[in-house]
Amino acid sequence: MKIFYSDEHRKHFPPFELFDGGKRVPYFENPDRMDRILTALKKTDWAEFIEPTDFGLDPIHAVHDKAYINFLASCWTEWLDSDPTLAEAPETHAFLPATFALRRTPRVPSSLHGKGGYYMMDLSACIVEDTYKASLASANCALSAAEYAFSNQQPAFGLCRPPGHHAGKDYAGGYCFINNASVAANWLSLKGKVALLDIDYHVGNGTQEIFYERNDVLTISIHGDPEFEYPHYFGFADETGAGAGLGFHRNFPLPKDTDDVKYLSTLDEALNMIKEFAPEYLVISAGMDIFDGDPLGTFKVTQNGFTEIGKRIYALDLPTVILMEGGYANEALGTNTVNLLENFK
Ligand code: OKP
Ligand code: ZN
Repeated sequence: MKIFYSDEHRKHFPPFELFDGGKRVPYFENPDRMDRILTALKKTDWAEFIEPTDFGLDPIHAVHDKAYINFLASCWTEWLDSDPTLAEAPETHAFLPATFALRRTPRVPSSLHGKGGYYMMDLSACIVEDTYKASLASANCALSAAEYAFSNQQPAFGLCRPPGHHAGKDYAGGYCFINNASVAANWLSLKGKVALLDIDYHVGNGTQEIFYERNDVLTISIHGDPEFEYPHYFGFADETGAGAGLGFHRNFPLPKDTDDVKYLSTLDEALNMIKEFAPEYLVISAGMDIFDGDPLGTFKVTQNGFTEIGKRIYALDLPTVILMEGGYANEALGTNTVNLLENFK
């Protein structure tokens, strides 16, 4: 199995995040996640690591607002230039907004701190010196996997970090800056019909928004019910697309303690929708945080559950681009990733 991976992510390691209620905690979405996955993959005899190709900014601008991408690119240096006290210990800081625009105004602020609250959804998408670089490399892993799947009509894995599915057209959030899966799906949509299935524990709100009015990309997300779970404002069952895209988005919000049986029957429903849509390509936003034992999840999917999920997705028999989203420090993060992927080897 071809695995597109770059070490560029390592320097995107914010010194903290602000968790529920504003509690300052170590950054959950950290390089250690990748090390756990890399270690497990390297123990198999089928993992083949490939450096991503640079696709430039065009495929990213095709999905994201240009001014938002410019903000990601310049935020850190602009902040440092504006406040000389930061230079004493830049590694202890991370850029976050202290105000939020809440989309009450269509006016894009011209000041850095105004832009922060305009382009950021929450306090987990911390920007540090190499965040932009890491995000570009992550998107290139997704694009390289998509190109491989297209050219060879074979599956490919993008071991992306930072993840992407919470990033909208013009905002960061939930550890995500560039929506890797959406960039890859949009790139593939120029070649044929695409279905994008998001199995991360959290709803892929950015993906939902990006394709909401399109009927050439079917988007489906299975996740913890936003009635109780982050990101709280998206992912309800009655959100089914708009305009030409009406009927081409589907959310499956599930309760706490969802186990293999409940999860797999929901997955079957999603896979049936995909079969009916008859896409030429499939993109999977693969979060491992549905695991029973993930610190950010409440589901009870087992290690065997991941094998079974992979098997059922593989049975669709489509060129499939699997992209890493969430999944946090736990003893089985690497094994779960291997279990999901080995069906495609
Ligand atoms: C990113 B991904 C929950 C606090 C949530 C952000 C979570 C982002 C998840 N109590 N903080 O979808 O795995
Ligand atoms: Zn998640």
